[in-house]
Amino acid sequence: MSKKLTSEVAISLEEKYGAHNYHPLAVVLSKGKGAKVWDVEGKEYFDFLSAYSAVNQGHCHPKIVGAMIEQAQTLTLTSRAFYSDALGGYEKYITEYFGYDKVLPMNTGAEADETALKLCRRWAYDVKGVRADQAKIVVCADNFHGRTISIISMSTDPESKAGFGPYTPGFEVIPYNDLGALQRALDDTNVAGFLVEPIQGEAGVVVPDEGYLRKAFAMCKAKNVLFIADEVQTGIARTGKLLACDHEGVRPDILILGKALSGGAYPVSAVLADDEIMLTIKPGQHGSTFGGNPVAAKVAVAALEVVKEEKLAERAEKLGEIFRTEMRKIDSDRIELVRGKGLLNAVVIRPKDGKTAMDVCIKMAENGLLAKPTHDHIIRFAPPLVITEGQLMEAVALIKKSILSFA
Ligand code: IF1
Repeated sequence: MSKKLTSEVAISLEEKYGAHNYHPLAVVLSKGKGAKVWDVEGKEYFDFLSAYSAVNQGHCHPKIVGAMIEQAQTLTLTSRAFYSDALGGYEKYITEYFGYDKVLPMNTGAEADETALKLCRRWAYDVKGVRADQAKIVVCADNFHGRTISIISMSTDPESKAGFGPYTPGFEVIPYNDLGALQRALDDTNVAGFLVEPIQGEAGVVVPDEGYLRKAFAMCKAKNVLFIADEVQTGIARTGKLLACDHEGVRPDILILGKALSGGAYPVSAVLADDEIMLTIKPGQHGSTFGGNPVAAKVAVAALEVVKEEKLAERAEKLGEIFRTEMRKIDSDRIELVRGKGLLNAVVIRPKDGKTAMDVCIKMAENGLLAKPTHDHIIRFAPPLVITEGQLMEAVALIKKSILSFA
């Protein structure tokens, strides 16, 4: 009988046998349910990271896990060399759910972003008439769209980008939330698309000015440029609407989804667009082994049904307001500001006495709440959208206690 795994042993195994591409908080999780997770020693935590907004429906949602188990015992993978009895129904469901002609199913967010880049370039050459290999895509400083070579070629974060050159050309970086800069960039007739996060997650939950998305969309339309929304982190009800773009009535030309598209049960991502864009990619020109597999199809349908059945967007809207209000009541000069939309929020921590956001997160973990800093001074707070108001108030008390524990 192998000895019971302790946190210490689990950490040492990862240290010895795993790549060191992360520096996790010293918490070893072994169980999750709803808004809560438990470590190997049985300590209970509120999860306020939700796997970076992949677990919007709550850990191990019974409907999603049930759909996964049922399909996993029937047919897991056919590849796209053949049809399956699960994919078409999923494609119909998700395209009607979001209002697009078609979907291209992938697995991770980065793959979906890469797919969107390829669709945009192909549309540039085949529809807009940009000369071969001249298409440009405008992106924003402080973006985060994934970790592949082409995606980090768009990045302005040395942590993500440095040391991985040479980089993919064809990207133009402008400041986020700056319509003047976008207007000037759009004067280049080779520009085919504008790829943007409706709220910049990794940058620290940076919410643009009211109207930014709507005006940016209008500018793109005036210049025959595709508006491409990366809603991998902001989508699926996280910000209080089904999509963050819905707050401004913007319908992206290309919509990128991932993470909570599966409720965190399985890697599922998707790119949605209308025929003029989507059909520029012909058979055999793009794909992936697992893209659109039967388990992903069933899991995604279940995950999207849960969003509607449990009114997760409405919950996020209401509970987010309460969260920000409560956080702003905390009387501590360590809280510089609180910002966010729905249940995607961040607290900017004023460094003091050498204590940083990470020290606050370590203290919160001791007190039974998990969150992680993004950059040195910002803590993202993003619980599963199924958290109850009572649990939220309990969590606020733990956050308050942790912050006030620093004299
Ligand atoms: C890591 C960050 C968050 C994303 C947006 C695409 C992707 C992501 C808006 C790619 C992924 C994850 C990746 C994960 C940590 C996390 C993250 F800190 F990296 F930046 F959430 F902010 N578009 N974000 O947020 O999706 O390929 O990962 O499925 O790489 O450490 P993916």
